[in-house]
Amino acid sequence: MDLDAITEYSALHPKPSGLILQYGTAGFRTKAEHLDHVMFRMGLLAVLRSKQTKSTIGVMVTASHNPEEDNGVKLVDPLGEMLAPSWEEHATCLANAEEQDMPRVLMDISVKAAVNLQQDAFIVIGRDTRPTSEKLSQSVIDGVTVLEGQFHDYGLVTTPQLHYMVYCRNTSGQYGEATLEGYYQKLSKAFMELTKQTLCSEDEYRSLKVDCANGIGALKLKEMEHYVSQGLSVQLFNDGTKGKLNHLCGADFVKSHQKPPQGMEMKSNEKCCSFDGDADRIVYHYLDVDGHFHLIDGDKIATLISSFLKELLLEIGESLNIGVVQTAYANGSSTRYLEEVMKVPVYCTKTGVKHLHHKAQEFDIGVYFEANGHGTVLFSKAAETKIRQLTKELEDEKRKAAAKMLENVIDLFNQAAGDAISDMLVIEAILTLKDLTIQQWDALYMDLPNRQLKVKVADRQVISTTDAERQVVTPPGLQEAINDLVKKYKLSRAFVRPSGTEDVVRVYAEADSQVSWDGSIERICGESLIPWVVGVVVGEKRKLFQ
Ligand code: NG1
Ligand code: ZN
Repeated sequence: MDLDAITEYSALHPKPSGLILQYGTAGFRTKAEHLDHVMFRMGLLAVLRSKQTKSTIGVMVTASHNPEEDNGVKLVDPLGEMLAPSWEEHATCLANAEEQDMPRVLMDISVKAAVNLQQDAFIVIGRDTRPTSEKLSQSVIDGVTVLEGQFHDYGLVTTPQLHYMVYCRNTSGQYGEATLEGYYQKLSKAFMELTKQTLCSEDEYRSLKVDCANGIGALKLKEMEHYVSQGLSVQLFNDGTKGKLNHLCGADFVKSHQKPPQGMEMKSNEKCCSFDGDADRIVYHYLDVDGHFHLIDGDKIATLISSFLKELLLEIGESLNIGVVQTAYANGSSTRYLEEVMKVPVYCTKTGVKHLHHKAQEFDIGVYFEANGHGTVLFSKAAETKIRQLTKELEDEKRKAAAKMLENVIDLFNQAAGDAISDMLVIEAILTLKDLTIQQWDALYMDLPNRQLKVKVADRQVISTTDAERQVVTPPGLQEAINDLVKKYKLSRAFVRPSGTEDVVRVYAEADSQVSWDGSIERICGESLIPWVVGVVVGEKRKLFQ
């Protein structure tokens, strides 16, 4: 390691003194102007991680659904997963080291993690469409180069596309070809195979309006459109030619405000969906004939997908196990429907896809979705091999056709990460195959009315939680207060947790619609919990529960 060169180059990417950042749920995220040194250092760290794992590592420059002025960076591990937790700590130490200490911290990490510095390193880099992303990704490249890592810059790609590239490169092309063309070919082939025998060809089923959040999803969908145009006709809105990234549009806006995106013409009963800024989340929505807005979030997506998969397994006659993984934000109705009607086991993990992904790996088929629309389906190696074998061995035509369908579903999902484009194609294929309208899908169950609010506090870490974030541990008394409050309302549930990506505390509540729900939710969130949280954190310990 040439420490002099590192010191010299690092001076070109100086750390603002006193700035402390943490590698959170989705890497580092903050105002773009504070991130240059972080990018350079993540280039360095990616090289160490690549040497240690003897694999290609990914670096994605994006702040997903955050405002355009923000930016962020995350590292992608060898099989397309999120960075291992011990390396998140290394990332935090390296990013926060003062200028003069940085080379020593880098050395310490390589000793602690037993990195063989003689090993070659290869890094792939991607970025979203933010105005600051190009320059910041150049800083990543500077870091990679000074440690003599090799790299390939994919330029503008969606986050899941970069995860896909990493996965392909580390499985010698078995997962697919590590190019955009390879990605489009793989997905479109599976989609066209799946939908080719569908009976219905009416436009209502085949057309979809997509709100691209003025982000990278628009560019990539435009590139992909012609590969699938025979099976699906997409109309793009918020494609970045006018509006601002994630501003009043996109999956996060639609989900958290429970409103249609601006910049999209929606006629009643038209099937619409929204991507987030880096196209790893998707939610569906429509306006009914009375002009009421209906949101179909990640929970309903998971329900549609798992019921389809369960039917296919029944048809094939194989007893592979399916598990659905959610977080505390999953609507209570979805959990009840999955467990009681569909009879599939449901598990709850902490927020953040790495937790869901990890849990989903325990099943033959693990379906995981966050309510915000981030998710995918994982097939164990054994399940995948079995299904591919059945497509060849089965003689019964119906069973064989179902196995082939499942094989195409495997290929259509991006198993490295939640992917708006891939999920959209899976959903469209299922709706067409099942001859379902968006209204019929929506009617599977009724969401419990819910609210999610953010509270700005001095130190969000004052709140700690347990039981997959459903129970507060500190400050003392808060959980008891929540318990007292929710027992007043039917089917109600509320929890409070510090965000892993923003400097806020999130408050969530849901309750049955029978008891003047609007009032009750507002009472839980607005009048009671939020003042409590704020009160505790500013040290007033005001209790507003009577
Ligand atoms: P935080 O800020 O920790 O709540 C948010 C989302 C997560 C996940 C991450 C990463 C909610 C409530 N939280 O995390 O689900 O997607 O961002 O992007 O939607
Ligand atoms: Zn995202």
